[in-house]
Amino acid sequence: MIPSALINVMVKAARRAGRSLKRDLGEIENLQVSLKGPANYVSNADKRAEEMLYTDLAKARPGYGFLGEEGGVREGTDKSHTWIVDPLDGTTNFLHGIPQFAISIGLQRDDVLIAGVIYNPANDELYISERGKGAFLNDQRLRVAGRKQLHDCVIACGLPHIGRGDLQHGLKELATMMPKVAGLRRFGAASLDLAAVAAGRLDGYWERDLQPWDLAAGMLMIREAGGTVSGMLGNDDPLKTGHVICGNENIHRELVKVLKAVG
Ligand code: 2AM
Ligand code: CA
Repeated sequence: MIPSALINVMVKAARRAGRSLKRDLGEIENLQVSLKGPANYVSNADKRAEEMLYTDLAKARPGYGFLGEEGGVREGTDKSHTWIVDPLDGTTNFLHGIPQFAISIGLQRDDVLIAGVIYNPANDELYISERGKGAFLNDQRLRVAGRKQLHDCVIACGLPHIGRGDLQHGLKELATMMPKVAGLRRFGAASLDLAAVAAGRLDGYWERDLQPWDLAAGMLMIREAGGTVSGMLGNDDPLKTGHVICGNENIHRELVKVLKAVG
């Protein structure tokens, strides 16, 4: 695939911010971390990365709106385009030196996701997708896995953690899912879980209480890799509810059924 000018802009921005995060990862002990709330750290690293992303994206596409995890909404003059950006998805992993984190950049036009880039600077894996043009990992075209039975599947999930989510409900979901699948995994960076489903590494993934910047790029990635993504009802929009279930069509349907039965 010859990347479009738009994808080139996004990739360039992601790689520059990625270099910054990688440097910060190397100096993680020296990182000044301020506490935003229980288990909700905001490091200097992600603020800096977001500013870089904002600067690069705004320069290349002046006027587009920008929604970022750190800075919130920055209105643009172009009301139809909005960047949806997580400068550091998987913050907890990052702060612990676990190389499972990413920059996630999505672009919406009139409420439709049209482009996405997810970049893990630690292993240099770069995922790109554009509406109607497919999804790619380092130039290789992606396709969701083809498994049809849940008992053959490796499924990733999110877990409620300190200060966030419904622990009892989360435990019920786990107890219900565990005996039905070949393996359950929890990696801790939503964008990379979505990308891994697009790449067919994972057969499915679900998580609750996410934010648009965790989801935007990865949702397009899944759709462009031939997968299905929704909220907990099976046909609702994760960008509106914050909950996500995905996989190929069959596995998505199975996951929806199992999780609906939990309540
Ligand atoms: P983050 O690292 O950017 O915060 C882990 O379960 C996933 O949930 C991560 O992708 C994490 O993104 C995301 N997440 C979304 N909102 C969160 C919050 N308030 N606290 C912790 N993780 C959150
Ligand atoms: Ca995130």
